[in-house]
Amino acid sequence: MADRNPFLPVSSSDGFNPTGTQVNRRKLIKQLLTIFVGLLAVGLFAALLIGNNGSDNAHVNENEHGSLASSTSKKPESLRPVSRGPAAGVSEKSNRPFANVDGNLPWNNSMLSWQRTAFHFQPEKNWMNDPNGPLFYKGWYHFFYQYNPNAAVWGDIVWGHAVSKDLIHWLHLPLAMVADQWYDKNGVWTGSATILPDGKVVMLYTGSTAEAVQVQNLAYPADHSDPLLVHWVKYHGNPVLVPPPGIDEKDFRDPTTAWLTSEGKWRITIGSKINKTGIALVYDTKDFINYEQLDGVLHAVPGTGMWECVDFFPVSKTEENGLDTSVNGPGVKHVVKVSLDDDRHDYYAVGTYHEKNSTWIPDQHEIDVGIGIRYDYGIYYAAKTFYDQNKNRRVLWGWIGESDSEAADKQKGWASVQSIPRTILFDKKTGTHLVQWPVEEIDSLRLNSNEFNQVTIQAGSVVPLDIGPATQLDIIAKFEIDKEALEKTTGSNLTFSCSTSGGAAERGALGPFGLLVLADESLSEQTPVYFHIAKGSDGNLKTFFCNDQSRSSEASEVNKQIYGSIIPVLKGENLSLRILVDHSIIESFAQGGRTVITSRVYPTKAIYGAAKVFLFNNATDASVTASLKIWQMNSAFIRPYPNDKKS
Ligand code: DQQ
Repeated sequence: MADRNPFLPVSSSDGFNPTGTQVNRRKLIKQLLTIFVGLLAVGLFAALLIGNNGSDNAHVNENEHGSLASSTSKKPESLRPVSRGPAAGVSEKSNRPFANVDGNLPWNNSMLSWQRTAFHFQPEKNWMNDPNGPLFYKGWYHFFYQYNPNAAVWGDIVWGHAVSKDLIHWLHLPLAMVADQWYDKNGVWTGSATILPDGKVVMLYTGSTAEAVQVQNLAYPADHSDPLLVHWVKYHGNPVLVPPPGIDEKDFRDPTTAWLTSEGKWRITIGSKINKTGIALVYDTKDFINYEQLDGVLHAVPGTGMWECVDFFPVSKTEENGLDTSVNGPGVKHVVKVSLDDDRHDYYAVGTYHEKNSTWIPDQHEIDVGIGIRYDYGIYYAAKTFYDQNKNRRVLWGWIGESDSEAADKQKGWASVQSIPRTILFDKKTGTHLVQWPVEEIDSLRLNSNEFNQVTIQAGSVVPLDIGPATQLDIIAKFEIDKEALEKTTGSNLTFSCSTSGGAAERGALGPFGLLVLADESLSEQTPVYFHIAKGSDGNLKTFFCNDQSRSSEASEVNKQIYGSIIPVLKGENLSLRILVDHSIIESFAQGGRTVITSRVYPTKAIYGAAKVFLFNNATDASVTASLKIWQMNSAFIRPYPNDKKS
């Protein structure tokens, strides 16, 4: 007979007792009710906390220099959802507002499969974060990355490894380093490669010890004659550096690529903080085993918190090529980049490196690193450059996380992609910015194209672009706003900022205008990538470059922020855009890459054949003329290295 009382114990120690059973049953039901009511209350409370339709609670405002300063309305730490990372001694590792959301997800398999990218680097499954130790060696580009082999969430971190001939098509290799020593038991964390003058490679990385202390370790290839660098050896005397006095054991991580001093020593910097001041500690070494900590710091900025993944590299003021990390001298500026643990954005500044006292001074203090310009005004973190001696260029990698819920990531079985590698150069025109541009190799994926010349977009209109499939695209566009309207318009809103505006739906005299990508026919889902021009009462123009995710998906548990920044547009420059659309990622570059915005979007309708592209102009006073070329993009080959070929 079927058990009619499935909640009751099958037997009790005091034998069969109908009365007792009834009492127990009532008790149990009462307990269950209490638990249920409790859960409901917690759920409602959590819903209230999460609220705000996915905004991340950090309201951001563009300042004069195109930077975003975080401010206001942060919920007390104790009231926010718990997430992994901080407890392990490292930053937040999920899309926080939805970290613990498990609700009714709208996703079905076909939607989730569509989200996987076609020409961005990602492992076959599971979680990935920071780029590690990129380098070019014996004909191969090597890419290592923070990887969880066990789940689609952060944890159990080891080094994934892949190789490529062209930075586009990748072959997955076995894990390069796993957490098999006491000094990296809690994780093989971020690190950087240095190529020595004899061509050999050394790798410095952070290990989180069994006690979660952050230490620096040395590793090197087991066989330098293997171009694939499949096997790695950890130095038997690791760790080579432990947190120095005055530095918290959980605030000492992510060693940079080393550069040579004029004395012939190697110098590295490591991110840390003292109270709320972000700092970059400096060490000299001759052999990567013994280190001397130098007095002071390379640089410090009060109020910026822990500096993760510091990057330090030279750029040429005059030439169009990249520089090896050790290059210094006339015509060279130095860039410091930090990843701010507190707001999870990458900031850089251009300045001067003083080798003698091992310091770096920003050119403009008001746009110092961490309070000024960002690499990317969307979702982009823990970036790292390397000097590509093959093509004489500096290449930037950046981690692009998910902005959906962790529950959805688990359901799809993977999380995160890497940006298309970007060449990075000093922006000679502004003198303050860098320009980032997808590596030229990406052009090899271009298939057939459509051109649209001098399309007039009247104020308040949308123009469909008939291009066929629209989920893998490379778009180049130029816009010209009606000159007469530009001159006639008087003093529009100069307090404009992308993130606090009403997005692409909010009309101004001179904008917004641009493209709607990943949009369905009815425009119920769309991601506008656009410019907005504001004119002050003094007649001065300010241009903003934004990306509006508020209608990117009908699903509610995804980030719907409006990203963006003010962007310098210099005399004689057209407004120009390049957009790479690759399923759930949109990388957009304005003014030749002076300002970049990356979005992860998760449409439910504008997918597969239903995804379309439109031009739009939501200005009230000006028409806009657009010229575009749109290529369909092929998929990259990203697959395991054929087993028989691995050594
Ligand atoms: N990710 C690594 C750390 C680094 C952080 C751990 C930045 O080394 O500080 O996965 O995302």
